[in-house]
Amino acid sequence: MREGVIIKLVSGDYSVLSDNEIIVCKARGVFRHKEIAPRVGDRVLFDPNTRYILQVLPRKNELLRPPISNVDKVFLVFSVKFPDLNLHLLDRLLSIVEYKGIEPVIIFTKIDLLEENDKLEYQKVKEYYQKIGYRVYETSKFNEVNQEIINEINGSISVLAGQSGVGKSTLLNKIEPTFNLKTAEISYALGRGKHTTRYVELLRVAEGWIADTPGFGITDFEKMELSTFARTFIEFYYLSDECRFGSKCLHIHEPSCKVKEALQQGLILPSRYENYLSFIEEIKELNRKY
Ligand SMILES: Nc1nc2c(ncn2[C@@H]2O[C@H](COP(=O)(O)OP(=O)(O)OP(=O)(O)O)[C@@H](O)[C@H]2O)c(=O)[nH]1
Ligand SMILES: [Mg+2]
Ligand SMILES: [Zn+2]
Repeated sequence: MREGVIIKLVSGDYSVLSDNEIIVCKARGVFRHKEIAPRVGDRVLFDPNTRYILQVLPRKNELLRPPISNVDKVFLVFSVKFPDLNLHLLDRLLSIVEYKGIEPVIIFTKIDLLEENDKLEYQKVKEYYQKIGYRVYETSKFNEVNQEIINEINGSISVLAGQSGVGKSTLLNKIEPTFNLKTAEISYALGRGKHTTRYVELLRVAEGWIADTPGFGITDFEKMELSTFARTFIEFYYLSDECRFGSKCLHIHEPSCKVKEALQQGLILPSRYENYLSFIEEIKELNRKY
């Protein structure tokens, strides 16, 4: 028996990396009955002779869309233009990724398309996310990929997530032209892409692995306690130390709430708080349904 990591899945063929060798394996029927189909990112035990995967080792975490296990980092890729910067989606993905205990990293793309009028507003947004503790990188048509992005990929399993057309595949092709990933002109009428990427595979970058993801991915909240959700807004959680109700404060109508105080003082990005409120409603609705 040998141990390896699944780096690719194409119609029932699992490419398992083990000791610098890739062995294509099948999964036994038994996995189907147990409802744990092996996925990309799984550490597995396999028989190198029969080439059957025998066991999926415990997962650290799992994403459903894309179906990948043991993810260390999610790069949240957002274009500043075409499609327009969507902070509602950014806050949603940040929250979901925090909830899963995965490290988010933000990449703003298409900086070259930023218009003079929008620069100040963009700068404010970027600095806000940096201030609350996120690492933020930028890419532009005219620049090489920042070496720091490559350093981020090094030594981890990561995933690129973000709307169709924001430039995820373009970014990976710039890092490694031999990937030759398909990219598409975005539809200017719709201001969005066409879901060019359609499969799941971990690609080797530096000493790490990264998956290009088609379109959105990871967009749905799960049923959870509202106080659990509140903790996924990291700067609110940090401030909740000083709320009268502490970590039980949902920062909505509670008295002596430090988050609302900070909001009034202009220390919190208004869109961030609005998005927070709308997610609270969404999760309440989810909790009612099940
Ligand atoms: N101006 C400009 N265009 C860019 C930049 N990055 C990507 N693009 C263009 O944006 C379009 C979409 O890029 P893709 O890389 O296919 O987008 P994607 O995120 O992989 O899209 P899906 O695979 O559909 O999820 C292509 O026409 C790219 O050339 C950039 O920094 N500046
Ligand atoms: Mg793509
Ligand atoms: Zn509060």
